[in-house]
Amino acid sequence: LSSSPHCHSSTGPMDDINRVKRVSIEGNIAVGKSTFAQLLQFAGQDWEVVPEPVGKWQSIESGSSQQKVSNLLDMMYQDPQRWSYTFQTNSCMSRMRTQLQPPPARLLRAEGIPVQVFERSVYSDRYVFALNMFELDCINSTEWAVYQDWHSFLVEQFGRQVELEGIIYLRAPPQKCMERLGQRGRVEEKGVQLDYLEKLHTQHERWLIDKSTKLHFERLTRVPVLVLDASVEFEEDPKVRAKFITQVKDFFS
Ligand code: DGT
Repeated sequence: LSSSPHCHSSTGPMDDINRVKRVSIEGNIAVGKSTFAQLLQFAGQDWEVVPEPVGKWQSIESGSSQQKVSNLLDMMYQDPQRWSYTFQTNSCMSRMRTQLQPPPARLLRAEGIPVQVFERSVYSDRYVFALNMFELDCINSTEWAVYQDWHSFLVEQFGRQVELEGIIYLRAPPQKCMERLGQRGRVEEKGVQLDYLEKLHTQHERWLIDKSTKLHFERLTRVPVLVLDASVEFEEDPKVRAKFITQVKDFFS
């Protein structure tokens, strides 16, 4: 029977793709998601890290000539009431594209458990940032209704393709993130206040720890969350790095 040409192989292309686990790294601004993602990338050949497309938001290109039109990240920080909704349409579209990227062939050939790791997701776009901007009155109730409508529609249409099998929450006190934000000195962020980081921290906590955020997607309420203490300086400390890797490996297996 197994040699029958009509027989479906148990390792066809869809089986291979479905074997890949999709996980997002969540956490406050400057908590160290990119550093952590690089750590993962070097730690396991079966892992692929897809970075947050922040460069694209800093350099919006004209649809026809592909020349730089503006820096939307800067515009959002300069005038959040005017630009937050536009920012969320752009950030969510780019996150959607990222999450829809098929895993590379290397990952499909992996012997262990292949994992695609995203920096943030279409879910933090909505339940951390857009929600926060709405609560701060930077997104008005009409914009919020419109955002939620297209967000739900797209996520439901793409279905399994944008679902996550796990979330890694890098958790640190907002004060710690503020220090790291100051150290990296990204120009657009120079006006960011501790108060804003505290609000974003609260949104992460409500969503991932207290589970009190009202989620539209039932499936999302069941996604396992690994909480890592990112207040420690994991970049410099090999012991902490090794412990993180072990925790992540256990989480994936
Ligand atoms: P990391 O590696 O943890 O230091 O984080 P980064 O620098 O890779 O990324 P992060 O979290 O600082 O985000 C880049 C910038 O974009 C930062 O100023 C926060 C902002 N940002 C990211 N996503 C959103 C969003 O959905 N809405 C708004 N309003 N801002 C966002």
